[in-house]
Amino acid sequence: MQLESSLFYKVPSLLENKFTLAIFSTCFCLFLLIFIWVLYVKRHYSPVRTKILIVGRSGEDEYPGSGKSTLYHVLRTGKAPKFQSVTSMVPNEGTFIPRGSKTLKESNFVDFPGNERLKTELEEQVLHAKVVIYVLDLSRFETELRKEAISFYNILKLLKKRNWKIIPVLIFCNKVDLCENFDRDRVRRLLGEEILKYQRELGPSGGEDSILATNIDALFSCSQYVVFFESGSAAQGVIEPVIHFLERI
Ligand SMILES: Nc1nc2c(ncn2[C@@H]2O[C@H](COP(=O)(O)OP(=O)(O)O)[C@@H](O)[C@H]2O)c(=O)[nH]1
Ligand SMILES: [Mg+2]
Repeated sequence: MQLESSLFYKVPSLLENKFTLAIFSTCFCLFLLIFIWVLYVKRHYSPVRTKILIVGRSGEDEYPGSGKSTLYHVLRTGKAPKFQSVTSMVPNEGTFIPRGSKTLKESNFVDFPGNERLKTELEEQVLHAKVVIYVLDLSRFETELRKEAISFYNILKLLKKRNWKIIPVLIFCNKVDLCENFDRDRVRRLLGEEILKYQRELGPSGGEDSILATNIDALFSCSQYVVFFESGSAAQGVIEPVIHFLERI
């Protein structure tokens, strides 16, 4: 008790000494820097990345969404939803073993709405995802090519910020039942070319990191991510390519 009170009285006199004050402030700054560094490392390099993130464009006006919630529902229950899902502003999240897989373990799935207003939350989700599944509406792919390119470009830009393990990204070309045929190379080429065109148009105004790559191969595969293409129909329960993709990685 006596020791404590004597120390307490000594502090102001110690602080009067310029030398001790300098040591105190250096220690304080050092502590603050270490604290900020720990927070930064935790956010960007945390190994706790277990989420399987489902993203893509949402519905606009009379057009429906690409099928994210339908895919989530089929993965969870094995069946397409009977009800018409509504475009939501809240992520749909659940931990389960995807139906139709014998080898996959329980994983945390997030069906993330494609709304622009959720940009900050999307960045957080992308930084902490283990896998990204981008649902693309194949039936409106060519008419909405520019919008699709911008949407996927924004996801790739977020993925470029990651410095941890390389992340697998699946572009799930959905609604194949509405299309005559699916040509993987054509979808890859058209989407790739449009993204390259878009980033060139952004030019210097898009910021110094707006150029992701100069050719399609480098755009879809780099040290932060690698992009795969598969097709199916969530509404018809045809999602085996997604299951096989998850089993392979
Ligand atoms: N024809 C067809 N329609 C689909 C398919 N997948 C989803 N849809 C429909 O697309 C609409 C939007 O689906 P939803 O899952 O809500 O899209 P989200 O906004 O991306 O979550 C719904 O009417 C679905 O029934 C598909 O594979 N084929
Ligand atoms: Mg939805």
